Order: sequence, then C-alpha cells, then structure tokens
Amino acid sequence: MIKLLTLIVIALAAVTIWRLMRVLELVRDLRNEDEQITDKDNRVNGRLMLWFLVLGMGGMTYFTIDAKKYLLPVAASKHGALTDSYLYINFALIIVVFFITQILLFYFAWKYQHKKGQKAFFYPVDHKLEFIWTIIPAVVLMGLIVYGLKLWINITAPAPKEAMVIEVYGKQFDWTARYSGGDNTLGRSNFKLITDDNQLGVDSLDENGKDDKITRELHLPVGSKVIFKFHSRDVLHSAYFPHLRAQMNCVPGMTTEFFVEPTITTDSMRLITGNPKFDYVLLCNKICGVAHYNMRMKMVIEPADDFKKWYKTQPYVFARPDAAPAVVPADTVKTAQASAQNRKIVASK
Ligand SMILES: [Cu+2]
Repeated sequence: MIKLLTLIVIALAAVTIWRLMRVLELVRDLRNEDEQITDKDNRVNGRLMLWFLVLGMGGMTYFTIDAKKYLLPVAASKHGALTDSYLYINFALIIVVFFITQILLFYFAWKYQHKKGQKAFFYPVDHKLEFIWTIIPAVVLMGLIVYGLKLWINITAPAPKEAMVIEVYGKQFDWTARYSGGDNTLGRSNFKLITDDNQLGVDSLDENGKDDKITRELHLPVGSKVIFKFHSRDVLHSAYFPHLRAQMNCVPGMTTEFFVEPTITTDSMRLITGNPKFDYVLLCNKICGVAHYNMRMKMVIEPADDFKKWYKTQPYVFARPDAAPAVVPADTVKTAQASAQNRKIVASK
C-alpha cells in the first residue's frame, strides 16, 4: 500500500513539474522572448557530457563486476563449459564495442560543441567508410553464427551408445527418475498403466523394465556419459539443469532427450562455491501451474563407487532382487555389448 502511494506521489510530482514547465513556456511566448543559449551554456553542457561519460562508465563497470555474484558457478558439464566460453566471447565483443562507441559519442559531443563562427563540415557520403562499417560487423557476426552453429551441432549430436540411459519424468509438481539398469534399456511405459504402485506406468510385460529402478533423487557418476529421456504426465514442463547448462522441454506423449557429461562432483562444487550446503538441482523452467516454483529435484554428482553404493539402495520398479546393477563408466562398453546381446535374446523370443 505504501509502495502504491509512493508511486502515485512520484507520478503526481512529475505531472506538476511538466505543467509548470508548460506555464513558463507560455509566459515566455506572451512576452515575445527568444530562447537564448549562450556560449557558457554550450561549454557547461559540453563538460557535462564528459562527466556523464566518466561517471556512466565508472558506474557501469562497478555494477557489472558487482553483479558477477549473481551468476551461476563454473559449468559442471563438458557442453556447459563450451556454451559458457561462447557466452564470454559474446560478452567480450559487446564490451569492446560498447566502450569504443560510447567514448566516441560523448567525446565528440564535447569536442564539437557549438561555438560562434564555427560551421559544421558538410560530409554527405563516403562509400568506402560505409563499406568498412558494414563489412566489419557482418564478418564478426558471421563468425559468431558459424561458431555457434558448430557448438550447437556438437551439443545436440546423438549420444554415444554406451551412455547411461535415465528417464526424467515430470508431473505437476515433482520429478521422478528411472534408471535403466544393467541392460541400459528402459522398459516400455504407458500412461494407461499408471497406478499408485507404478507411478510411471512401466509395462511389467517388457523384460527391459525388470531391472529399472525408480528414484526421487538424481545421482550421476562424475565423468560418465548420460542421456536423459524426458517425459511428462500432464502438461508441458521443462527440465532445467542450471549447473550443467542444459534444458529440455518435457512434452506429454513424446520423448525428448539431452546428452550430458558431468565433470564436477557435488563435493568439488561445494569447495568451488565456498558453500558447504551447495547441491545441484533439477528445476522446472516452464510455468506449469500453482506449485511450479516448488518443482525441483536434488541432483548429486559423485565418484562412480559412491554412485554404485547409492544405486544398490534404490528400489526396483517391480520387485526383482537379482537384477543387474546400473551402468557405470568403468564397464560401460561391456554393458553396451551385453545389452546388445540382451536385445537380441528378447527379439528372438
Ligand atoms: Cu513443471
């Protein structure tokens, strides 16, 4: 309420000042006075331009450096490091161009202030100059676009076969993860099969689903290759891993995917950020309903051994104690071969 009243007062003050200026203008018109701008006015204005330049640049530099504390910490995935480097190249270019153009703008305003007897130089056209200032930005932008496309192709390239398959299932308002187990293949699922005991609707008739495990936390072995398969049960969600610099829409009725290679464990990131309570998170980045803000899942990046230990404690979708353990980096190739064989066996049945 106080905020609203303050805003109203500020607005009224602005209107009053504006009306007063108008009254002064009308009075001057009535007296038939011409507006007089003296040399002194021009000098003062010229100097103000320089002051504005110095204070503006100083303030801009200070606040930009100060705002760094709001940025995310260093990227915790291979792709993330690439996208960050691309962002920093863009920042560097923008900053250089900003300083050159702004310094020239205000310096010229001071240098070429109006003086009695001084005439502006008439300079209608210069094709060479126009060519230069068109071609340089065009070449720089082309370079950025080509490099960006190269990165994009790299980031969205198909995941290698040995990548660990994890399903990330979004619904209003939480996430569930399903690990594909030793065969590295997710069992079929169908929303019609969803029950209280089978939250993701995994098909019990599909052999591939027998060793799948459902978890309420995401754990990833550091240095591994992971492919997320995203699903949604109700509306559009967006799985956002800010620290991995990865995001993908979760669309009801279709599978989307994203390949990541986590590079920094949770423990290391706690040291990097100086925050002993730091945790990676998976967030929803689509406003999907009233509790959207609360749709998050903790993610742990840890050494492969710790991952194996944690994985053992997680429940199977269907009770099956003899199922194989999850894929971990050390034996990914073996598992890929085994899963290929498994698929053959299943296919021949
Ligand atoms: Cu959501």
